[in-house]
Amino acid sequence: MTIKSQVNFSNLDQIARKLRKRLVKTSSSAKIPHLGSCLSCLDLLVYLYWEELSINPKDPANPDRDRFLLSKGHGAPVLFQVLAERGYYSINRLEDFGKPGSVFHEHPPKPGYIPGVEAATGSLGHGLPMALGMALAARILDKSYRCYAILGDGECNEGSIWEAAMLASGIKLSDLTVIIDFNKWQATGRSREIMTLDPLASKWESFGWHVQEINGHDFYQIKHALNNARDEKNKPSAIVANTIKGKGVSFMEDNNNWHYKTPNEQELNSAIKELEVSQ
Ligand SMILES: Cc1ncc(C[n+]2csc(CCOP(=O)(O)OP(=O)(O)O)c2C)c(N)n1
Repeated sequence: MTIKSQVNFSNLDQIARKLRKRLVKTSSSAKIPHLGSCLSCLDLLVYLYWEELSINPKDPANPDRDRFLLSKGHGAPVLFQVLAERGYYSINRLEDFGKPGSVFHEHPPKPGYIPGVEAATGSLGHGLPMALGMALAARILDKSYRCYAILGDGECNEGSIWEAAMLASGIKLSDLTVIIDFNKWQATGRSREIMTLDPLASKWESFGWHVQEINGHDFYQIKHALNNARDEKNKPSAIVANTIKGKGVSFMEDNNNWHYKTPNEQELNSAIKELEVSQ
């Protein structure tokens, strides 16, 4: 059922800039945190939704669709923006983002509330096990869809990630790809100082995964790595994507205050000005 978007590869940059602006604005108006976390994985989501996933936004429950889970569910605001821009629903639906009673909030809700949302995530460590289950279901049901999950590096402190990693390689689930948003921060500090995962790429390799390490803001490298992952037929794939938390706004980049902080009016104006100039 492949319905590929017609968006030209060279437009990805523009889409990403547009979504960065919207994210900064909505974080400021709704006072919803995790802006740095969203800006960190935004380019990965843009590439996945415009170039990689076999999906049809007008038929979001098609049983043959590829599955994507944002395992670091606190990045929900970026997922909501991407789904709207990709045509799953009108951008107007995001007007009540963060308001009491809205389904568009800090984390993705369970399926059935927002078209395109495959699972409720936000309790870290659960998205990958769910993606694994979906990939295993594809094998059992003889389907050819692929499953993808984006994990945070801090999220990789969760034991359930490594249980899933062992099982996925043990049963050779090659239709499963994870991308680790490796921005080297988590909620309260440097990942390396809280509980080091170094060397991250070799760790995934030692768990039996096909591993690649890339710049997670470079669309060419993302494309190359995802193509390689698709070609790998014996192992699940892990792509360690080196990213910058807060990417795109100079005073937010690599500044972990923006894990929880939301922009005041002056910060909002400076961020928007910067994002407009860089167009
Ligand atoms: C099980 C669980 N424990 C704690 C939290 C609180 N929490 C929200 S975001 C976060 C940090 C996650 O860090 P990382 O995965 O590296 O994401 P990023 O730095 O990209 O925001 C934590 C600990 C949570 N959501 N779930």
